[in-house]
Amino acid sequence: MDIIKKPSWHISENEVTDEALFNKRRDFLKLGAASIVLTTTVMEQLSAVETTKRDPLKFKKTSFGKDLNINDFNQASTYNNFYEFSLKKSEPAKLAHTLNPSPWDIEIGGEVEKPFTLSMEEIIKSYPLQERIYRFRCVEGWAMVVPWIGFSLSHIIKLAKPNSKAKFVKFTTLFDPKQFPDQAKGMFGNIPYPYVEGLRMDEAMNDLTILSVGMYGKTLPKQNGAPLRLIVPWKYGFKSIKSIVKIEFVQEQPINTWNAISSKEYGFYANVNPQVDHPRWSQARERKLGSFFKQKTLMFNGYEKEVANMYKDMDLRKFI
Ligand SMILES: Nc1nc2c(c(=O)[nH]1)N[C@H]1C(S)=C(S)[C@@H](COP(=O)(O)O)O[C@H]1N2
Ligand SMILES: [Mo]
Repeated sequence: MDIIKKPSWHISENEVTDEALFNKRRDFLKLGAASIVLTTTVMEQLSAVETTKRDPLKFKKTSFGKDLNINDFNQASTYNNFYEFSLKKSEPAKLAHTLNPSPWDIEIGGEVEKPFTLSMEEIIKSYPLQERIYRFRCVEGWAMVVPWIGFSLSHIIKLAKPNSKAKFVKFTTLFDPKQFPDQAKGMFGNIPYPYVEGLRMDEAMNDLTILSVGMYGKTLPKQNGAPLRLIVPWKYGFKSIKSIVKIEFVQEQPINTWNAISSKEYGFYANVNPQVDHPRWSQARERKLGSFFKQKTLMFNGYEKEVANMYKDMDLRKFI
């Protein structure tokens, strides 16, 4: 019997004071009419607040998202969901200095030929990095477009040689209360750490699914999940787990953190779907950071052509 009412951590974007938007508008006002003639790139540099030192990366541009309007670095790095630091969107950028992303090792195991460990140096050396400009849609109703840098997760899967029992891939964030203040305080009560996510094998093999090591030309800011995070652009943002230390191949569907917190509100699949509302708010529309008006949310976040086939026999109202 569930007599203790659990607090609902995720809240709709309508209910929050949008500090990123507020600051952006203030910057814009300060710049005045002159800003109208500035290119997006200049705007990005003007508003860039680098709260962590980032290293430049060598990468190839791709055609992914070349027609999308990119959000600026300041928006993507100061409006974050990273509960290990704080529930407040503006806090991870200020608190993330306690995270030390180097050295960093990733354990790869489970149903594989032989478990092994990869260091971040090895990863960056081994895989040709690409820039992928993707739409990103949080379950709360805000969205952005980010130029991620990374490589297809399928490279790691091929290297790991999963056996026939491997049906899912499970990802785990670092557990270290010294680096992640909320893991020590447990202030937010029933968030079970470490944060865990999972994908079905075909989703993990899809070319759109990347492990990201950077954004906006350089390594990831700590608040965005340095040094390595998952990006699954057709799913709600909570699937894109940050600061990964373990990748396991498993037989059973992993219990992902948000599903464990509230299974009626957050499923395993979490495919972006404007027709299936969250129990507490509509998912039909979204606010892109920096935009005043809302825009329509696209089926599978605009990646229907690439991913719809994987779900053709599933009732997407049931498999949320
Ligand atoms: N370990 C971990 N990963 C996480 C989260 C988190 O709290 N902890 N938040 C998720 C949610 S809800 C979203 S929307 C995205 C936010 O990524 P961003 O801050 O880079 O925009 O990260 C996801 N990955
Ligand atoms: Mo989110």
